[in-house]
Amino acid sequence: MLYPILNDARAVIDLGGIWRFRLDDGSGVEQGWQARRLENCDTIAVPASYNDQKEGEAFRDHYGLAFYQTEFSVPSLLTQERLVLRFGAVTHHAQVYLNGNLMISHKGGFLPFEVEISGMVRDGSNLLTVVVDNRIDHSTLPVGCETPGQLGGMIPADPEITLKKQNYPNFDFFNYAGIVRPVKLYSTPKAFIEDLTVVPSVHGNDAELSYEVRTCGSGEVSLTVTDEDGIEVAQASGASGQITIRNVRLWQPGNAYLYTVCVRFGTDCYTLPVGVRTVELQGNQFLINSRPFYFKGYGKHEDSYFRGRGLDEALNVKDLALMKWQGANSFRTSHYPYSEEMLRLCDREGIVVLDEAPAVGVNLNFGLSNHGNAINTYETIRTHEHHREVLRDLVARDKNHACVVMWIVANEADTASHPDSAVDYFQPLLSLVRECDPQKRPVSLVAIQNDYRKDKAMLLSDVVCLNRYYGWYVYGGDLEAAKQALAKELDYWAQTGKPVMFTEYGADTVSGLHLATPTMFTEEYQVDYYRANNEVADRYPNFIGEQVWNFADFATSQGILRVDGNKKGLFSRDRRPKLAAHYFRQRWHEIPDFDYKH
Ligand code: BDP
Repeated sequence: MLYPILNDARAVIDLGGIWRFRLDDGSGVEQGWQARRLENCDTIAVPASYNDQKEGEAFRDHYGLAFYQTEFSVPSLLTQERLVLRFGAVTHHAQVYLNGNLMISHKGGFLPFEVEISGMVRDGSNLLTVVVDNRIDHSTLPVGCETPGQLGGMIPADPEITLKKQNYPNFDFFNYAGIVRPVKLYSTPKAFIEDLTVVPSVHGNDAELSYEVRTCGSGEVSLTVTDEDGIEVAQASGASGQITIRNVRLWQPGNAYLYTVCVRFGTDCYTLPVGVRTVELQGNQFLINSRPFYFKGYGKHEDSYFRGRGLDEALNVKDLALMKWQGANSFRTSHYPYSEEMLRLCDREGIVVLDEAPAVGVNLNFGLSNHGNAINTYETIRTHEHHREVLRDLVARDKNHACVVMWIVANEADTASHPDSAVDYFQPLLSLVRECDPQKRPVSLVAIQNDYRKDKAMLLSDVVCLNRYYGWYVYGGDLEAAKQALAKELDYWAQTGKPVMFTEYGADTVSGLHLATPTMFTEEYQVDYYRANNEVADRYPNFIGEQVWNFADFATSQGILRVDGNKKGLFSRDRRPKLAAHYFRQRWHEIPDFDYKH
């Protein structure tokens, strides 16, 4: 799905700002709130999660529907155009009403959707209502628990006690909800460019771009490619074909270079920034532009004060600046697809991205010790079809991004308790991504700390992506034991011949808590923890990267394991560096992006 842009053929109008808002009273839809001006309503900012914008548990812990509403008029110069209403993301389920008519329903909170509204808009004011549902369960991604009372490590509830209605996330981040990314009204000519796919390859000094343009209506397709100075370097005509760029400048991690592909079709026009780079696996190495790449970076969250998971472009710019300050080169979009704005920024800044589906919590044994009597997640969960849907949509949205070098199908799924069921569930999903991705990038699962010898599903992954907490959840406070256990595990993975990396490792750390003889939660312990793990991982030539958990502290549900959220950040939630941030700053500036272990 193309990102909406403004040019001589297309207009984009941002509908963000202050909207009317009302939490459902249980019968809002029956009462027809979606079809008339909301009464007794609040103000709310769009885009942003609603939870932290007002005070009170009703807002923060709301369970169910919320109504968003605004009004807009279409400039008369656009009324002859094709008009599309587009949502960057609405978490987790949206029903969009225009003047009381249901235009589209969309399930899944982290990917865009759009609906054509030409012919449906009135002269003058149009009433736009979005009914948002934040409920999560065994059919949604991310997954919610269906048994109440299991929140954050607390003792299960007495069934005779009445509990408040709330979500029970089967994952470790706050279940922020709302219209979290931009809402845009855009126009195209009636005959328009629907999609564009570009696949780069490199041959000596030159690059070849295979392209395919999907159009609607009749007309001729032509393309030009310009470099960063605006000089045309290649051109072509026809809806698909190859273009050669002579003496190509590659998109490199930390040193991005973006060409602009401009497609014309009739009176329509679309421009796409394209980085030319290659990605492939060779033996146990991950090659970018034919050289062994070493991932230095983080798992992140889209998370900030007040906005929750709402798009914040200043914060995105700041985060990438902090990454460069630290000498990092990459991050994973844990645990859901991030905004298109962030991926465009990473293309621009040369930050490498592991692009993850919103599949977290596909593990109904989360927190149990899997000693044979665990339930079979895959017989109970109802995510099978939706998981296919989100993977298809994710690849369709992000296929052209140079920054994206690998797809992550799920985080910490239940892969060891019923290994064959896990393979049956995941094999088709990994194949689907491999099939859908025109650039054929590697595809992986992210493994939970488990009995790895039983984990057959991880062998389906192109890269063994490990979330490991040796020295925290396992052998916490005993870093010598942690080192032994990590080495034992890395020996196991080494004989599979696959590349291996950390997609998570970390220790909760309270900013400002110091001890000369470190214990868990102190800033010194976090540094010692990382030193111990890095010392072991550095010995393995097939160990191709370290992504810490987490870039910054972030909000979670309340629970006995979390004090004001998850504190595993190298930075606090307001982006102040902990001691470990300085440790990694030194380490990562010494580790090259390429050929680290060669
Ligand atoms: C892993 C999860 C991540 C958690 C982290 C932790 O992938 O979402 O936040 O561990 O416990 O289980 O801090």
